[in-house]
Amino acid sequence: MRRSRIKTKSSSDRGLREGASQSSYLKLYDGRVIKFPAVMGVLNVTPDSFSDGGRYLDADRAVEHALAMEAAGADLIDVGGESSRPAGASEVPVEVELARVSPVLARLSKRLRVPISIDTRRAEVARVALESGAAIINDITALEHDCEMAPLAARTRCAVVLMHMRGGLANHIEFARYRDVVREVVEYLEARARFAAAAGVSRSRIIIDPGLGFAKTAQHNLKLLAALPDLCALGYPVLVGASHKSFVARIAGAGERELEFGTAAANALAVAAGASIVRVHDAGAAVAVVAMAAAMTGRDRRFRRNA
Ligand code: PMM
Repeated sequence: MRRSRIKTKSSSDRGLREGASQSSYLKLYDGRVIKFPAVMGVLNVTPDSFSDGGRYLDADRAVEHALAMEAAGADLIDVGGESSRPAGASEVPVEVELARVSPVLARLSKRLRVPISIDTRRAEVARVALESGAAIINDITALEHDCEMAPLAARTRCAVVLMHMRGGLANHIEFARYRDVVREVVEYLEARARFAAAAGVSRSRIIIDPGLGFAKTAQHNLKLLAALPDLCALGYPVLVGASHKSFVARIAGAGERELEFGTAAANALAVAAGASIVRVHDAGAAVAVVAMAAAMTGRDRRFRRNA
């Protein structure tokens, strides 16, 4: 329907009218700076995550993998202890989530130089992670699941990733119904960013994320990727998590190479469309893809024409 395009355009116009412009970096409370576009390496300390479940449950292996992603050029590492795979993710008690991530965070804080984000919906887990040196909360419920999350983020001055999803961990795919997915996601993220700012989170430390695969069909994901400039027009850095998701497998193929190239294509085009962070499983590949896409689109100062 043409209606959706017209509405989408108006939301981007609104963002631009308000003078929203995206920053080219994120300054963390401890003074560290993440330059955009950046690569976020995924470290799932879970038995059942979609792409890498079970591989890094052992703390030694998890730490080794995080250090390898840093060595490959990842700009930050996202540690998660609760799977959010599209079908059948089971909620784990907070004690289990903590038992998975705490030993890994404790060791990483001494060895990792790049910033750590904690992928959790729970303030208790986020609090422990922040005490271990994490500087970013990556909340797939955009601070909705736990009412303690927003005050915690404000108090600690950490950065937050606000992701769009609907429904719960186990059933979000049942909620993949929209009249206009782009408009609804843009409006939701705008509202959640306002909420976070009103709770005291610095506007400069808010990142938004369309939540590819969370209550979204492949078509929804494609529409959101095509509409990234509308999300960017809200003025916050945009994080894109396409890596190894089932829509990439469906389109590009489910073999290892197909998934990698499919992910690379999604990441390159996302960066070209203005995304600031790509969340990935293969940091080395993504670093090369992001460097090339950034240089080609003038987002890397070293390679700007006339520079
Ligand atoms: N995807 C997963 C988990 N956490 N966080 C953000 N901000 N964005 C995402 O797209 C996202 C996320 C699920 O993917 P995985 O199981 O491969 O980690």
